[in-house]
Amino acid sequence: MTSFPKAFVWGAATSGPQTEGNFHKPHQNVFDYWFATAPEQFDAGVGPDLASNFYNDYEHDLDLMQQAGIRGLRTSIQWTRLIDDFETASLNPAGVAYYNRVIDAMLARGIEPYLNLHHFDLPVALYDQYGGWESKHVVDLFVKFAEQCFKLYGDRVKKWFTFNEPKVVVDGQYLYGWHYPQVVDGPKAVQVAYNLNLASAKAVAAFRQYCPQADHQIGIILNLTPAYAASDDPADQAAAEFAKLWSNNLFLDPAVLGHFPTKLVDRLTADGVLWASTPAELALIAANPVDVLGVNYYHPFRVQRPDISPTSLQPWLPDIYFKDYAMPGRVMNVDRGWEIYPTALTDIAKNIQKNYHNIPWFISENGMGVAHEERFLDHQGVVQDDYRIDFMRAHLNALAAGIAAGSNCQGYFVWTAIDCWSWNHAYHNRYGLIRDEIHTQTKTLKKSAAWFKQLSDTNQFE
Ligand code: BGP
Repeated sequence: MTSFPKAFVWGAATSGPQTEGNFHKPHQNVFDYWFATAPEQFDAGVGPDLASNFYNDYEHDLDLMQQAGIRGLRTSIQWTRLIDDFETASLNPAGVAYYNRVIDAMLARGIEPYLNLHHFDLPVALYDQYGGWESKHVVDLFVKFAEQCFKLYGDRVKKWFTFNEPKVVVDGQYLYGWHYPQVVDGPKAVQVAYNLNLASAKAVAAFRQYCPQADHQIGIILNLTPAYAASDDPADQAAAEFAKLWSNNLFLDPAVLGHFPTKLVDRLTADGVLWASTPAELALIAANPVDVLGVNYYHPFRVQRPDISPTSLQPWLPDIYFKDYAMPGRVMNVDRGWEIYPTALTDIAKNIQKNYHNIPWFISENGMGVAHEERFLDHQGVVQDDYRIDFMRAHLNALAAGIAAGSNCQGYFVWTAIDCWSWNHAYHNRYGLIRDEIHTQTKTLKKSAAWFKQLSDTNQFE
């Protein structure tokens, strides 16, 4: 039997762009634009224009979530829906009313809203005009948007988050070209990483002003990926050390400790690619740490020494310091191509406890994406997703070990409640506790939903 603390929150995570559909939305974000101009980039079928139709179906969707035992829902407010004019942050009344309705509908069902302000969804106009996150002007426009959110909904919403996985914005949009605008530029990506940290700290500062209530909290959501070295060889160990600094500490340290990791700053300085900062900005980051940390975890990094010598790669890319290691024998989720390694959650818990003053945190995403789940439908039309239950069980056991050792983990939010649209693969991999037949938009509870409900009701599982 594995048990969790009394006040532990059982929730689900999703995002506005992946669920709402673009009904009555005045602007396009970078993914809307990309899908509209290059639909062949995605698994064929439904795009972000329909997604899972949450805009129209939210009452029913929230009913189903309630039936699955979901007590907290992490989703996001879309900048491109709430705001009419980005420069002044004037409001789009239909967007304001929509988020009011959704928040009320969550609260009416005993589902606590955890609202995030940015889930990869930069307005495309701000990329076209300013280069997006390369620009500190965009940082200030984001803060104006954040202020509007706090003013509009801060009375009823107590849990706020500045960014989801800012490291994925750096990697996907500015470094490796997985996501539109597909910029591939190391030094620009370094500046983007800094600007995202600055935007988060400035939004935290605004939150302190608009939401001073003692029971209100603001955090950031980071994809923490422990980097395990391929061997004890010093070259592999050094590769893992850099991967850790670049992938985790780059956002974790400023958000929780208020400063950038010295070793990383020294490295980037020596390479001549350090970001442009001012003493006033660094002081603002130091003065505005988060209250709570959301951790998204899917897979670890296995890392080895790079093949290329650090001096040979111009222009600069972080790949001069480490390379992925395809460890023989690792357990894979073959559909998504990610290693399954639950023990990393115990390591994450210990790291936060030891090095980040045991800050309150929760799992803000963890889940298993599987293709062609119609294979597992029984004659009642229920997906028999025992693999998803096994995945959650293994990860929760690893998490419980961290909690037993004193880690301050306060909740587990599964990715995701209802099958949703995804950035590169559309509807190919399904993560939901609830199935979405996308062409009829019929939604049905999977076997894992009943398991989750039981867990949420009892705080324990066999
Ligand atoms: C995280 C994102 C989510 C979600 C999830 C699953 O990185 O925050 O938005 O998409 O990964 O990944 P994917 O959809 O790529 O399979």
